[in-house]
Amino acid sequence: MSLVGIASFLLLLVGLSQSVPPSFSVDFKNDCFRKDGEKFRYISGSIHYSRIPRVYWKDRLLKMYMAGLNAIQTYIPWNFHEESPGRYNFSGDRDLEHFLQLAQDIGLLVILRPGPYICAEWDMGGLPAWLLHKKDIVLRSSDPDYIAAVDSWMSKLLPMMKPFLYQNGGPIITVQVENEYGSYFKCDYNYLRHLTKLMRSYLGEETVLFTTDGASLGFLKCGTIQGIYTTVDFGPGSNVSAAFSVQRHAEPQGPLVNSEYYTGWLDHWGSPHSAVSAKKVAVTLNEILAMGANVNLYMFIGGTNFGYWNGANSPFAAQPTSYDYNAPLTEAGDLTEKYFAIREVIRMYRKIPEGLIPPSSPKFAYGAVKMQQLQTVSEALETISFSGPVESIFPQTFIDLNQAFGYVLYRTELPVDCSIPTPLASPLNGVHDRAYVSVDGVAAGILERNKVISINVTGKAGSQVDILVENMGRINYGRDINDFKGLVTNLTLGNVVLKGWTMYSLSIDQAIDQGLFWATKPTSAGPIRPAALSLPAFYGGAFMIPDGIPDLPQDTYIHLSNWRKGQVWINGFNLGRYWPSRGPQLTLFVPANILSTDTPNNVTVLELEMAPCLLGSCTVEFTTTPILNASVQSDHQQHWPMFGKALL
Ligand code: NDJ
Repeated sequence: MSLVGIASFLLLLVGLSQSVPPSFSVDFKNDCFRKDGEKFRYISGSIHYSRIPRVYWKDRLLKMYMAGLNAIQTYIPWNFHEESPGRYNFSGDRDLEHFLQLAQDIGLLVILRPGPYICAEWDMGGLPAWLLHKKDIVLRSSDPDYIAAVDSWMSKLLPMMKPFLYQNGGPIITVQVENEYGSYFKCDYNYLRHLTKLMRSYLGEETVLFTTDGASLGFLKCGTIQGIYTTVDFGPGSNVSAAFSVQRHAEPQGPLVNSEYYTGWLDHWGSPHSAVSAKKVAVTLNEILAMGANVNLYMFIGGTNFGYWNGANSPFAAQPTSYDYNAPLTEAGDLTEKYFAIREVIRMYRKIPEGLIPPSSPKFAYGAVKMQQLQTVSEALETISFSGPVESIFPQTFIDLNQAFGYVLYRTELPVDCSIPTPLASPLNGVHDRAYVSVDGVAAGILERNKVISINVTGKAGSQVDILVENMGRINYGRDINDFKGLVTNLTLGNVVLKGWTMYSLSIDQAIDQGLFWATKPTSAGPIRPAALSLPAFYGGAFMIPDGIPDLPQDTYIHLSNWRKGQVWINGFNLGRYWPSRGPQLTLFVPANILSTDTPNNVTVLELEMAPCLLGSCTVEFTTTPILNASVQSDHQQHWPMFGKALL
């Protein structure tokens, strides 16, 4: 037999032996999903790879698998991967393909939510801030500039995702289009149609696309689109039948799906920590599963808003660094009572994997670390303002200055003598979000979005006014997501508009990365005057972790008790924001992978208000216990309805 004959014979053999290609679909006749032709119901949990260090992905995914889940759900934050137009980052902690492969290797299917908008208590709901360079852009709409950026991003992302589709041998069984679009004011069907066409063009006609909206007809009105499977979300204590009857309004046939079953809830600085009882979560979960419905538990593990990644709600309320969410797995991946309660419910509906569950990680108390003042922000300007000063008559926003996150220093002069206290104000509430004001190097007060729009200052004509403005995280839900940050409207002194500004974009993370603070000698910390407020300043300290002790370094928590508000880095890693003076979070999770046993661990703190270095001990402490539910200090406590959503 010729070679060709042998080859075609072998191919035939292989072909016959090949099982039917993998498939995942909606079976409208039998009200279910079908996986490889078999009836299939998913029990899924949300995990956001962008909130967990890569080294811990496998541990968390394994714990989710051992809880009895057969799928996970994850968002893809666009701004996490496309830092500026056409500049992509999918490496290290952003290696999405590695995350998807891990899920598949562990035996978990994937429900993918690529947005492009994702909400998620994530900065600007995942949309990149650079979209706002077009000042009047209409986000989440058919706005041609927005669509052009979406098309470009999806042309990069979706070809990467295609091999991971279930029908191509990967774990991805369904893909969500947009996110709760029915809650957004625009109600632009052409936008949803465009996204649908775009996703179909890359992912093929057979991929199951779906939408998710709050379980009310008002949300479905603008959130659903012909040909895309409609799902709903609702939390514990809901009337499950009523919620699914809303879904049935859009999908008279097909599987019942709750795409976000809330296991806890989000927090805001200055509001009490959200908590939902394990029992309440288990009871409603049981009702959902008893109906044969598909469910995704949002969040199964929340993780952390490292760096500047937290979002905010409107009226402005920023979310904290911890995204613990009171989830079944804690921010640090620890097992909770809620984890086992959920596992016992799932056990009633599907076989739970045998074997050991990876244990909660040990935490180590590295103790107190002595800190010293390095430089004030104003002293460090040359070091941290890489792009140098920008001058203009009126203040510019972060976007004008081409800066997405962090801090900008705005400098001007008093136009007149202010021998008596004179109001320095933002009449249009344009301080976005918090401004630390000093006059001639003396702290004068704090302006805060929606809360403090005027303070009194004194000084002479020509006195230097430094205003450090902090971006506390972009609004991620509702109509105010076009969040430019900075001094977005003019400031006045008395009834005079302040003109003649010099602005410094601060590249603090890069400066710390380059060790610039440690290169310069600490300022001669002259007598720090006892005051209610001091100048924003950098503090530094270092600690060694003894080597030779088995399995060190271990996870830990940094507690900045008696510090007031700021940002903290360890070995150049931006851990996030602290605000113990407002709460409810007092400690920040420190993953072991950023610590070293070979070299000193450098701690850098930007304290914006007042360090405890005069009055108390100038230390930070590493402890074994998180504190996320401290009593809050805020006379502006907002009431956020649990699971509540407004049509904004
Ligand atoms: O899809 C949203 C999800 O990304 C739905 N949620 C979740 C809350 O954790 C999360 O943002 C809501 N967000 S309802 C809006 C909250 C308004 C207070």
